[in-house]
Amino acid sequence: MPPAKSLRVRMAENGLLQIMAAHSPLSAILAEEAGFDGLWASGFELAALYGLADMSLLSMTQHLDMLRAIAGRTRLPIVADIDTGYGNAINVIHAIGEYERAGASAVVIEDKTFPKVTSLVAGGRQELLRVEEFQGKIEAAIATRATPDFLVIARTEALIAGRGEQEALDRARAYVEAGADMILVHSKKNDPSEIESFSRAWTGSAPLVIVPNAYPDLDASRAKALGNVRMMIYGNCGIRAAAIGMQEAFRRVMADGGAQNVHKDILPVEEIFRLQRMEEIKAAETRFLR
Ligand code: SPV
Ligand code: MG
Repeated sequence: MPPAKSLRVRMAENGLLQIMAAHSPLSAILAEEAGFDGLWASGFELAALYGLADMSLLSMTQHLDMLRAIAGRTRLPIVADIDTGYGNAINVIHAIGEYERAGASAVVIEDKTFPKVTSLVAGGRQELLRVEEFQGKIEAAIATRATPDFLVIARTEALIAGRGEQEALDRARAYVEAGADMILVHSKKNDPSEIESFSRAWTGSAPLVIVPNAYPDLDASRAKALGNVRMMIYGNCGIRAAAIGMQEAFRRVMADGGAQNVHKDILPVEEIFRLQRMEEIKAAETRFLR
């Protein structure tokens, strides 16, 4: 089944999709083994992987290269975080073709101006696009996609920008009018109140996507109870988990003057071999190397 179709089928079957952030093929493989329904090709995680802020500094080519590498090593559908769409509606037309061909099943486009400022940073400058201009970008994405299974998800940053619930609802409605399949609503409050209130007030036809990074108390059962949330994205979990693992191990190696202690607490190299599918390579060697 094509990946975009499989994302729609999974959503119909499971009700609420659990999507884990991936910043590399290895993190994608680990998410697949853990049982997630799909992957989030996160802009934040890839920027952090490069040691950069999530401020439109990476190119579309860099993001696409990683997405292709991820798509090559897992069967999970990929939801691509394309930030503001790399420019105006014309840039969006180009991006949709590229992301669809690269193997994405869905894109999320956010209603901020380019270059964007990362959403969760305290005191971040958050500028929103005019509603009509963002509608044009959504319409361009819908008109461009090669298959109607490819999801176009409109993300409103109205709550992030401090514009309040009414503006978030108005924008979400306008984006559905423009053809968006789903609405992602984000918040940087450290409790789920804004998102739960938005969800209760939302009467639009499109289901909601949430990214409970700042408000992890909004877990899957609580999200399901809201009734209109169909996708949960764990947006920065992968890079934070990886970074703490390395941070602790590296500090211990320096403190201990060697890896003699840390060695037993990090993944055995045999487990890395398994993730690299060394068995398949050995079998191919036996079969083909003469
Ligand atoms: C990302 O993971 O890139 C996101 C989520 O867009 S957040 O960083 O919380 O804005
Ligand atoms: Mg992002």
